[in-house]
Amino acid sequence: MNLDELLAQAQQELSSLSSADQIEAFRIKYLGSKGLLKVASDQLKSLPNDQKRAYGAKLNSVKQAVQSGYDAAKDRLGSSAGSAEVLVDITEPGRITFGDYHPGSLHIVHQTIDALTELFGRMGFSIAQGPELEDEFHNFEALNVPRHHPARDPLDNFYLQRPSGAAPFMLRSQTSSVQIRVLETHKPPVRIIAPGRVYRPDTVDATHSFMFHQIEGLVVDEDITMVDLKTCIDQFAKAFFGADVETRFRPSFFPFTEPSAEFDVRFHYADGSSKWVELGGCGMVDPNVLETVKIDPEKYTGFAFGLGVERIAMRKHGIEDIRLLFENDVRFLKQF
Ligand code: FA5
Repeated sequence: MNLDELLAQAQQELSSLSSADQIEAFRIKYLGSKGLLKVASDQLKSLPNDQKRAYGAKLNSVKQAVQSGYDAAKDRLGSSAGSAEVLVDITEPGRITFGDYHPGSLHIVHQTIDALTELFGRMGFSIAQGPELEDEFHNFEALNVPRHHPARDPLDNFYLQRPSGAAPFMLRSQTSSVQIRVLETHKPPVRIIAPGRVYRPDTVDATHSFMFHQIEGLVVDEDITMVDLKTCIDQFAKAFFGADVETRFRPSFFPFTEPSAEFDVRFHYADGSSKWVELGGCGMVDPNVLETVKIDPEKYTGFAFGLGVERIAMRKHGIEDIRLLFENDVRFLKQF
């Protein structure tokens, strides 16, 4: 078939195309890899040299005419025939196509609080909460810390003066304030933990921050003894850090517990060494505290403890500096 005939035939067929299937059939017949235009191209080789130039030029213009006729027919029918790759299946799940993509996750402190509350939940504790903006009654007075006690020094606390001259509020310095809030509204038996933020103007260093998290624990019921407290702390430590850790109590002082202790956990390392690490304070609820919230200390006893969440997260994951937890460096955070 000569090129003029080929073009005339193609144009005639183009004018009668009326479906995507027909357009695709046209593409294969004329433009496909074994189509008529390919055959016409192959003929070029067998032509005498003096005819090649004219034939090539003619071939190109025929090819362009057929291609643009085909494109126009496709547009006319709004069809995507012949280019399956542009078909879009809108039911396909999305695909991430951009480079440095990291799904978010909970902050390591949050993950630690979740793990601890889940663990204490299994030990029968429910969750209580109190305000971060507290009054002195709940943060100190009701916890047996009287007005001129050194712990109330303005240099050791964040007080917020009120314009009216009324007693100042403060950012709570310990979650022990939630003990009072719970005992004011709940009669024993009480078995709660209270996770939350606390604030102290401590000098920031590798183990101290001015804002950190504690988890308070409080159990008040008949016949609660120090044995219950020790068992609770030991079980928590073994469940959280592993069965091989040991716990110990060291005598200490807190105004709202008597007797009071600090508790340490001993970690064993692969090289055979071990280290005792302080994790929190605890003790038997002082009878004065129970009286303040109108619970009979002759009938009820209780224990309380307070854990530092950052210190626990650091111990669990081998983090040496508390400041890493608050710098929000994604390279650090995305490891957890
Ligand atoms: C208390 O805050 C008591 N309320 C704990 C308590 C509760 C005792 C119930 C008895 C009964 P202490 O000030 O030691 O205790 O703080 C408890 C824990 O918080 C510490 O063991 C430590 O893990 C953590 N902690 C204290 N100060 C900081 C700080 N600046 N930054 C980070 N963690 C801290």
